[in-house]
Amino acid sequence: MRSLDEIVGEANTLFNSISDTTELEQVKARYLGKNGELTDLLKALGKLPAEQRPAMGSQINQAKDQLEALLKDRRLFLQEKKLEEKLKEEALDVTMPGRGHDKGGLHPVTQTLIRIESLFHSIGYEVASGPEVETDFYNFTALNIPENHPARAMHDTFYIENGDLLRTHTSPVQIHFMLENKPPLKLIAPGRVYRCDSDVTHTPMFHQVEGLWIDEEANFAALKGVLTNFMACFFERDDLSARFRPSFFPFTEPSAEMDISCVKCNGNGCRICSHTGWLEVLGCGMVHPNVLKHVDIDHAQYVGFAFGMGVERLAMLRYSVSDLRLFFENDLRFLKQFN
Ligand code: 2NL
Repeated sequence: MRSLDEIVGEANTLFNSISDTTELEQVKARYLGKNGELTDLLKALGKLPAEQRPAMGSQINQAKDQLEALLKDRRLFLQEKKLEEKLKEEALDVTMPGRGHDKGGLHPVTQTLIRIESLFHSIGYEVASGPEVETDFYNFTALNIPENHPARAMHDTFYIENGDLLRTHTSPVQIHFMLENKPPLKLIAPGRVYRCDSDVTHTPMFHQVEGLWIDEEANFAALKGVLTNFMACFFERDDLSARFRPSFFPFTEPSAEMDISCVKCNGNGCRICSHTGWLEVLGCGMVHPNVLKHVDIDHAQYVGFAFGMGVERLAMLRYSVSDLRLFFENDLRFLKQFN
């Protein structure tokens, strides 16, 4: 029979060679389990002469206690090791730099609006705004647009249940302004406008800047001067040429459309200007007497000029953007180029 010291010594080496807690409990059974080596020895006590039993019993129990103590130490050691590894694995380095943030920027249409506003502001124009939901009077009637005019047709205007509508131009802002202020007046009205129209070159919402000057001596020559200077500043071209072609708007008389020499080819002809050398950039004219009547301005004393331009169109020309829809897709690869 092996000596108890031998058994304890062997168990100690065995326990210390085991790194897995479940395996450790299995090995424990080899000594202390139902059929364990020490258990068997205790069972065999009965076969010893009576006088040897107490001494032998206490020795076996001592060995049992020793084994329990060794197991306890090993368990503790393995638990601590496991915890240490877990802590090491899950450690967070709070001193590491955070994830970077992309810098945002103003949308190219917003940048263009700001540029237009600041150029007109610098020559004394007020910047006015108003509601995007309007009444028939402010959007049409006050602007001398007759009941049967095509601009009123359902396919152009977004109507709302009670007969109100989404403004189709920013002219209503100027109607409000003329009703609330006494002339002389000098203002621009930038903002969103809506038309029930959507294809490659039209979006249902776009931006417009309209301008108005009401004075005792506003005239077409002054209008041409203001608009030509504005375009030269906007496109940063000292040598920009302009021409005014007769046109028609219900709210101006006479009316004109303004062309500038192509900003891409300097008037030589290219794809951008359809090989004409000219770009159409805005509509304008002298405010129609019927419009002045609607806002109680005495046409015998006051005259006015007005103009309107599309912001997306000017942004496309200034930044060489070939597709209008890029402004509305919010693709960061596009937008980031304007930061
Ligand atoms: C265009 C043409 C234009 C106006 C807008 C206007 C406003 C009032 C009175 C008279 Cl309150 N006229 N606005 C005048 C001429 C042309 O816009 O092609 N816009 C994109």
